[in-house]
Amino acid sequence: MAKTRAPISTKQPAERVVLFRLILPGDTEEQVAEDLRELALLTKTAGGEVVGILTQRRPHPDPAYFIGRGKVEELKQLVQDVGAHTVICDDDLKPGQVRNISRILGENIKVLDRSGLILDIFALHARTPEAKIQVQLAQLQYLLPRLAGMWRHLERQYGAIGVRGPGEKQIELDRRAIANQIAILRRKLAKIERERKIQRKRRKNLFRVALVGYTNAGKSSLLNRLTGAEVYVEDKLFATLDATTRRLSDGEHTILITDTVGFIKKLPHHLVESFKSTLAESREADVLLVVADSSHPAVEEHIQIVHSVLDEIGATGEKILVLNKIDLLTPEQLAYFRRRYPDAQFVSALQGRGIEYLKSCLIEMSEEKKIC
Ligand SMILES: Nc1nc2c(ncn2[C@@H]2O[C@H](COP(=O)(O)OP(=O)(O)OP(=O)(O)O)[C@@H](O)[C@H]2O)c(=O)[nH]1
Ligand SMILES: [Mg+2]
Repeated sequence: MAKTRAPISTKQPAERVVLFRLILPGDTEEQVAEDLRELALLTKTAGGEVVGILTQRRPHPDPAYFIGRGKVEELKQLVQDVGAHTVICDDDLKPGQVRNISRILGENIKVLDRSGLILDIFALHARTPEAKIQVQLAQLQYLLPRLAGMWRHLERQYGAIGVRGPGEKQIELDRRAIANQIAILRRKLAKIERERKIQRKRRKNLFRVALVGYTNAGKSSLLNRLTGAEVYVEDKLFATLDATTRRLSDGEHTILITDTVGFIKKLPHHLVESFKSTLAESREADVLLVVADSSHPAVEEHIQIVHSVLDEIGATGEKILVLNKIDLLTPEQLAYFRRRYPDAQFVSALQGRGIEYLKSCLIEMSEEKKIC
């Protein structure tokens, strides 16, 4: 009888991930649940599947292991029970903590933190040369203090999360080589930044609006609605990494609207740094449309986070809150938001509700500023 060969699957099964988080004094139950839900969504975006979650109440993080030493043993047991390849901490881990946890979990288990995961998603979604350079720079800066002993066992670990981008290529590079690489990327970025500056100068006399907001709020959808652009829209985190600028014109006035990278809770500091040239569009805008997903249970926290990142990057333009996705609200919820945010604009980028009014407000503002 002829032997039949088993079909070879080319698709690697999802990387199995266990999430862990500390519950510190002051953390509310909803906050913990929301943070873990968001971390699970980030994990899914990076190609992982969450197969377990572990939390621990503590007055403060353990300096050596972040969670308690005994809890790491519990984590090890859970990882074995559910057959996980990777653990991801909801907070940032110090390089020493990663090493200590790794020592207990064993070499085959990858230990990541929230920043490492976000960087990985950025690496996965970067398309243009500029975005790629920015992400590589942020990744190398993140890796540098974590190098010691890191690469030795990487090849024995499963899956791609957290080791894409420079991790793959530069596995053998030593610290100095990475530092050199960082310098090269910085020079490349400086060159791009000079070109961008010239571009922005040319647009100086036009009224400029930037769409900013939490990731997945609907910024790209709104740009498409306002200007008829066809920017990539997806129900995933960090679909957009590049700044796209389109014109909105009523024949008499011209307004430039820029869509850009979204923000998130605990956005890695290195990313904010290296995305400076992309974020410059927001810094120099006359008006910032702070887009928020009104149907999201954590919308108020999202709005606060966006404002704090805007402060961090020095974006001082006039801010208008745009509550999007109102098609998903009940009439009662909508009424609540209208009372809570009387100066906001209420829109549905999906259905086109509120868009004409928003456009007319922008045109009026451009007229007042007399730079249209
Ligand atoms: N129901 C509803 N869904 C919307 C609305 N606007 C956008 N969406 C959906 O929300 C998801 C995210 O939309 P995007 O426009 O990609 O969001 P973004 O803010 O650009 O996201 P990033 O680029 O990932 O930061 C997509 O699935 C959209 O179809 C809306 O008004 N109503
Ligand atoms: Mg987008």
